[in-house]
Formats: sequence, structure tokens, C-alpha cells
Amino acid sequence: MPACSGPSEAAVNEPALPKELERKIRERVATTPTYDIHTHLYDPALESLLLWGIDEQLTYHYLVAEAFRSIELPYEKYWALKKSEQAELVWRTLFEQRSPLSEATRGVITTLHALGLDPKKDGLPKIRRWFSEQKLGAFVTRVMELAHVHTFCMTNSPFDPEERPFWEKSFQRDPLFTAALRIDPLLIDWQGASKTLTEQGYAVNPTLDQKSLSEVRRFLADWSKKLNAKYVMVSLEPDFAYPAKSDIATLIDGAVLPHCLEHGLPFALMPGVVRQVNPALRLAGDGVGRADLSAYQNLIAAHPHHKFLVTALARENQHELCVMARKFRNLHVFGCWWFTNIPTAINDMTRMRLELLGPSFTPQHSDARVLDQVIYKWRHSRQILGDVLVEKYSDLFRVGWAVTDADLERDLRQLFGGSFETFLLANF
Ligand code: HDL
Ligand code: ZN
Repeated sequence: MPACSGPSEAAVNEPALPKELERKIRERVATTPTYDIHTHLYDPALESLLLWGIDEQLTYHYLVAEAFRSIELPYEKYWALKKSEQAELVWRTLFEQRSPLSEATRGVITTLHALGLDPKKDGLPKIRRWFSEQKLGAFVTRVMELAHVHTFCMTNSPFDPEERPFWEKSFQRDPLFTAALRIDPLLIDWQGASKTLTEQGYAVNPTLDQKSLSEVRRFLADWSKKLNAKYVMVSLEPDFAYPAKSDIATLIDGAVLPHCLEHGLPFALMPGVVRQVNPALRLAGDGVGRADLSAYQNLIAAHPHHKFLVTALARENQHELCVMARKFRNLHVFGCWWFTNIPTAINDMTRMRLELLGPSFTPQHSDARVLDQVIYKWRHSRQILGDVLVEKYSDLFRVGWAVTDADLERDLRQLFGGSFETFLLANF
């Protein structure tokens, strides 16, 4: 038995990926146009609903939560400040009194740097002046170019009193902003939602009888048509159970799934949010919980002809979700959502997904609420995806499979929205 001495003969002589090929992979990952399949951005026609500019960046709820860790100001006094005062407090707290080491604070720096600004030198007043000189239309174009995003998918809710009037009077759509029908209140608060539907002219009553379910289907059909929705979406608490004798399960079985099947729409499920663990933080007050994914496995297994998009909020759910996707071709896994949109989790999840699913998933969405932040959300994720793909193509190269330009273009087209668009058209 030869003595063990360091790496094996083969390992030492294994060819590494040629530097030029590695460079090309990184460059293509950095610049392949992508469909951003879940955002909270809005078609510019929805006017002030589309948030942009430095004060919106700084008052993004991720930064509000982080800033409150270092300020003693009573929550209500913060909320009573003007937006510009809130932004100044966040700026001082997270960018002047500390280094922007978190993902969301680093994101502001990445974004400002990409826009040609120097936050350390310019300071907030000069940055504010720069944004005041931008025109929205040109800024949308610039952000999409810098982030290499070709299309956004919005999150559109018939239950949002600010948004609903725009859709009811209809408006000239910007084709770069597609829509998704968001129905959280319908499923998690049927008693309240049934009142909203009644006000909108749907003959529902709080008891979920057959008449109410057919009226809910009419509601879903009307809004899916109004929006030209690409999918129907809901985020659910960790304890969502299925099957179950619950309003949620009754509405899913009796209205949502029949509607989605009839219209060929995926049902997008986002497990794991624990709503308002700290209500004083308002939008920043939601937490996370490990979801019981057996409910999703039961739901998907019982509906092999329906399409499901799923992203889970808890890091602990990610491996189980990947294995589930191996069992069900009608499940498409997407994104590193919210609290998993950090390099540690993105790196872990993207590797795991490629190793278990190959390129049959969508690695990322921005979840952006402020137009500017699309820049950092995509630059940061593309950096990690580039690292992971260089390693995976290197592993293949070492065993004689060298990725070609055509392979790379095809694989990246799939990962940056192509698999998602194929899934939208799939019939199982
Ligand atoms: O439910 C969702 O779509 C989440 O993305 C929430 O909107 C959350 O507040 C968020 O913005 N996460 O990034
Ligand atoms: Zn979201």
C-alpha cells in the first residue's frame, strides 16, 4: 500500500479551468439580461407607488430594522419624523457612526457607486441633489441597464387601497413591468376579505359556501385579466397546514387552484413569514419561522396538473424544498427570499440547488421595493452565482467536459428567467 503523501497524482495534475474561460463565465453571469420575477416595484404609470431615490433607499424597511438596533428613540417618534428626517437618522446611524457591513447597507453603497456617486465624499445633501436632477423614465432605463434586468414582475394587490384605483380606471401599461396577483388577505383573513369583495360587487358571505367560492373565482378571474397576471401569489405562516378544515385550504381547493388551472397560471407560495413579531417596526416588523413543508408536499402531490412556484423564508427549509422539487416537476423553486437574500445563504442555497436540481430553477429575484436597489440586489447575487458556476464548470472541466459558449449562453438564459418563462407555458 503506497504511503499517503498529499493530493493524489490525478488531483495534482487535474487541469484547472483556463483563465480566459473563467473570465468569460464571470463576465456572462454579470451581464446576462434577467427577468426579475418578484419585486414590489410598480409601472411608472402608478406614479408615487414606484419608490426611488436616496431617501427611499435609506428608509427601506431592512435598514429601519437595522437602525433601530442602535437608536433609543421611541418607535412612534421615529414614525412621526418626515421621511427626509428618517433617512438622515438612518444615514447617521448606519453609515456615519458605523461601517455599512450588512447586506442592505452595503447595497446602498454598491448602488450609489454604480450611479457614479461617492457616499463617503459627497455626503447626503449632494446625493439628494443628484437624485433631484434625475427624470424617472431615464432613471428606470439606467437602473435596468446597470442591473441587466430586461423585465420586472410587480406584486399587485386588489386589497391595496392605494393601488386598486389605478387598475380600476386602467392605464397604458409599460411592457417592462409585468404583473402578479397577490392574494394574502383573501386567504389569511377571509372574514375581512369577504367584506372587501362584497364592496367590490362579489356576492360572497363569510361562510365559504359554494356560491361564495364561485364568486371568489370570478374575483380572481376579473383581477387576473385586469392585471394580465403571470401568476397568483401568497405568503403563508409557518403553521400552514394542508389538507385541513380551514378557510385557507377551502379557498385554495375551491377557488384558487381551479382558477389557476383554468387560466394556466402558477400558484406562487412563500412559506415561513411570521407576521408582525414586532408591530412597532411596522413593515419591518415581520419575522421568520421554519415552515412545515409537508403541507406543500401534500398540496403539490395532490395537484400534479397544477404549477407551483415556491420560495421558502427559513434557511432551515431550503434542503427539504430542493428535495421536494426533485419529486415534482410541477414545482419550480425560485429566489433567495428576504432574510435569505444575504451572501451566506445565497451561496449555500445556489450550490445546493445546482447540485440537486441542475439549472431547472430560478436562482434569484430582487424583491426590490425601491427602484435603485435593483442595482445592488442583482450585482451582489450575480457575483456569488459567478463564483458558484465557475466552480461547477471547473469540476466538469476536470473530467473532460468543457463548457462551450453555446452551453454557457443556454444555461444562463435558463437561470436568468428562461426556466421560469418555460414553466409559465408548461402543461403537466
Ligand atoms: O411577502 C413578500 O413579498 C415579502 O417580500 C415582503 O414584501 C417583505 O416585506 C419584503 O419586502 N421582503 O423583501
Ligand atoms: Zn416580496
